[in-house]
Amino acid sequence: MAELTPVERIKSQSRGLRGTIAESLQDAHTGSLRDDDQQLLRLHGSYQQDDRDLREERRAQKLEPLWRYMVRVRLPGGVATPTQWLALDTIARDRANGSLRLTTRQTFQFHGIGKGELQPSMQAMSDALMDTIATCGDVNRNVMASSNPIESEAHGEVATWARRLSEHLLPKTRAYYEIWLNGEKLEGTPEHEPVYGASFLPRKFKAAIALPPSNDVDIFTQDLGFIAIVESGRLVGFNLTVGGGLGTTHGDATTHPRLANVVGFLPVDSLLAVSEAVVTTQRDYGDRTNRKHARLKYTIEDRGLEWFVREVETRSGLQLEPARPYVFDTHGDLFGWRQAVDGTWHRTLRIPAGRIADTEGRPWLSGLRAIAVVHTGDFRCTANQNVTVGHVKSEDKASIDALIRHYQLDAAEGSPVARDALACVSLPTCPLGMAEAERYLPKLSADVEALLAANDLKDEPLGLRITGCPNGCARPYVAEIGLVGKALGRYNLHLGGNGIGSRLNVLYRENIDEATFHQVIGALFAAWRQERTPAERFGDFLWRTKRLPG
Ligand code: SRM
Ligand code: SF4
Repeated sequence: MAELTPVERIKSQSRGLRGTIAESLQDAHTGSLRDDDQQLLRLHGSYQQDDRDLREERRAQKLEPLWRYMVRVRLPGGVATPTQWLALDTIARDRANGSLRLTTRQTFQFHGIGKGELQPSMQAMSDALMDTIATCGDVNRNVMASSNPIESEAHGEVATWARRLSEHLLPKTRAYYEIWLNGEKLEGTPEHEPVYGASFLPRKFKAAIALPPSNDVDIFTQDLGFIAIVESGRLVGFNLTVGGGLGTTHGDATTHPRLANVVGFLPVDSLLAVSEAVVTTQRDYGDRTNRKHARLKYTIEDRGLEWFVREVETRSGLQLEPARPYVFDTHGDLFGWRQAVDGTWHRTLRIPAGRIADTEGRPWLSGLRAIAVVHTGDFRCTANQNVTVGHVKSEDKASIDALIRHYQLDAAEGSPVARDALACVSLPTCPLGMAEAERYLPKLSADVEALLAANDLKDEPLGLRITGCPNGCARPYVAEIGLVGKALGRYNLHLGGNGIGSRLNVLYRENIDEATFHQVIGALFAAWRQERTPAERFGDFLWRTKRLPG
């Protein structure tokens, strides 16, 4: 029998994720944690990293790498109160690198937190009723939900279900409270984990709820998904989706992105039981011997979708009904002021690559802080790395609008391509980045904008996403144009996603540089302009005119 991966031993021997993190934190000789504790730290919502821009300099000076920590907040459905925003803003300025980073899973990350600042940061979050539990590691991650509450009252319900699902799938260990919040130390055996067991899941696990017509959460890329079905204005249940996932490894043909299958319909109050059945099936059958083959998508492919659905039905005691009709019309965000059914207003702000900082001409961290001071509604992080100032009363709209303009928070709402583009973090903090992503996004989207303009296509919607490696953190494999980092300045070019996130793109050119990218895309845009049918999107055009392999 194949051996379990080393991470399995670390988890199962960790005494409920405690390991020796508390001791590691006390070691003043290094900014690092012990190796095993670095793995466990992930399940507490943090990764040990170093600033890759400084690596060579530190090595030359014979210093250890500048160890710093990325910390990820748990924020089901992406909703934060103004008080929570202010707490996060303070941590960003006092304990991290002066920025807040909105992620593609509707939450916040801090970068650049020193080891000694970890506990105070967690405590400050706790004071504002937030935590970072299970936002990383082999557990269910931050649960996403469609963010813009305009279409129907079901939005509120969907957000509530995201919170309930997140709570239901939280580990039961009190380790987080002990280590970070000075909770009482456990004596004896660790807490029982009814859903996860002592070894937790074989791999990360992601869940989301989509509310048609918006597929902003990219439901087909999630391990577990629920498509809300609203009939006569009422949320009646969900279509269940299983087995999405995007991570791949360059040159390893056994890894591939996969879209989730829609497998049936369930009534609203079965959501938790069905979720638990999906999670425990993956817990028991996921591959614990090879982390590259451990995601739910491979469990389903190895054992068959029918087997998987039967197992979930048996475990949940529920017979799924046939899936109900639904229609998606976008996987992007809705910008501009929008009025919700309850009469309140919502304004989504475009934040390229989700980075909120004070920079030349864009004092956005200060601007959002100023809004948080007076705002009585909420903030909603979107799955597209933007933020919505939500539930603004009609009488407050003008003053919020004035702050948006004063702090130039509307400065990035340019052409559709620039507005919708996504980029993962990559360099300098991500240890896995092979090429630039976030830092290259401004130039990349300006270049693509120029190529579109040269072909009279500048106002056309076009999904552009870039990542620094094939792990797919900005979901590039469902973009019309996806760039996936191979080496500095080199990317694989994937083409052919659609505007609603329901089609994988395909590899079109490998390992190309910027000049080749411009040449290839410029020629395809020229053909698109000449040969397109009315309003035909780029990805659809490429498939119809058989320009893509496969
Ligand atoms: Fe991711 C690993 C950043 C969403 C697939 N991801 C990482 C790490 C933690 C690198 C590491 O393992 O050391 C990155 C930290 C970079 C940094 O410095 O902050 C990282 N992932 C991100 C974020 C911040 C990207 C962003 O620009 O917003 C997103 C945080 C989401 C959150 O709030 O939880 C992020 N990652 C995603 C997504 C998109 C999604 O979940 O909707 C994916 C593709 C979907 C999927 O999981 O299949 C994704 N990240 C990965 C993978 C590949 C997993 C796989 O199955 O192979 C890795 C590497 C791994 O797990 O081994 C990874
Ligand atoms: Fe890092 Fe790769 Fe994810 Fe980008 S896609 S954040 S480079 S792991």
